[in-house]
Amino acid sequence: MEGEGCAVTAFVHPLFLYISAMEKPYLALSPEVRAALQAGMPVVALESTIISHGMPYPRNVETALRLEEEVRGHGALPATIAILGGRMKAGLSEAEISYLGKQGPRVTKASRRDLPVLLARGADGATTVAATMAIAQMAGISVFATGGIGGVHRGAAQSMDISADLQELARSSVAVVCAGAKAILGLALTLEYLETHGVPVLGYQTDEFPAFYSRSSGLPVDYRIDTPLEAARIMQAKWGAGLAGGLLITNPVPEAYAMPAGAAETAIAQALAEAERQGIKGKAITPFLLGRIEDLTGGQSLEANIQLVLHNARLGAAVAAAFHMPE
Ligand code: PSU
Ligand code: MN
Repeated sequence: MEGEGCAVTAFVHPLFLYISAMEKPYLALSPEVRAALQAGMPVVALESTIISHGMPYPRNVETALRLEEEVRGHGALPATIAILGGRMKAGLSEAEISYLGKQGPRVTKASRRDLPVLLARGADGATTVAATMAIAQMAGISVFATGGIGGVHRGAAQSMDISADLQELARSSVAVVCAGAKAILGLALTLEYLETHGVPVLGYQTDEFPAFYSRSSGLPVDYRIDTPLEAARIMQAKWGAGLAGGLLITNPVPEAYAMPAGAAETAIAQALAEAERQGIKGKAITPFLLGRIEDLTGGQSLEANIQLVLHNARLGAAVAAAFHMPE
């Protein structure tokens, strides 16, 4: 098919040539993040939908700032990612993080498909796992820590609701540290989808895929790893061998903050039934379920959520540090 490629280049629009000649015009790295990446220092990406849609104000802002401190305290530089004024930003100021937290769900929840429209309009957006991974890859950041990823929704056979996070894991070469996925999703289906798309699922000091609020799901991970260095070696091998795409490093919620599986499941069942009754669909469903579960579990889930994200930020920093360590 190479001959056909030549024919195509003859018709490339001049605007495209102009844009590709410039240095990623829609991407804006903070000076600190830019310097760290240029120097080959470890950087950990953090998402912003978790700030706007994942937690209530002001705990969301407090948590986002604490996450940055945890990353710094464990040997890496944090780069919180969001769309602000039509630019993909990596490395936000405290004022920018507060702004996203105060806006909450009023700011657009931005997945990959939303990016071109927000950039063209000079708008703001809080990036999901999918969009954060895409931007991290453009910036050259290899590790990203978050709470939970999106996945295949229960009933996806009918609704076709599969988070774009999973496709992004298949395409962007970034390691994502998370506490698994919430049981609002079909966890077995989510693992099947990841397998189909060639995404390695690693369990950090666990043999089981963690279920966000609880440490176990009854489902095995593909491989257990016990140290950040093992994770770093697998990342180096994957990308070194030319196998593009992401990896999932799953880190169970600390024992002290795990919720009894039954308590979470009752709240999840009720939240799912309410969503169904109210006809909530598309990008609104995940934030709706997260919010309802939090109300129904009386704040216990929020505490677990905060603690597991902090835990993931520490592991993300350690993995990034190991990844950047000279041989
Ligand atoms: N799951 C959580 N907390 C979150 C999210 C998912 O436990 O905050 C957010 C993340 O930003 C994730 C997004 O990328 O929801 C997935 O949304 P959707 O299912 O619409 O793809
Ligand atoms: Mn969806």
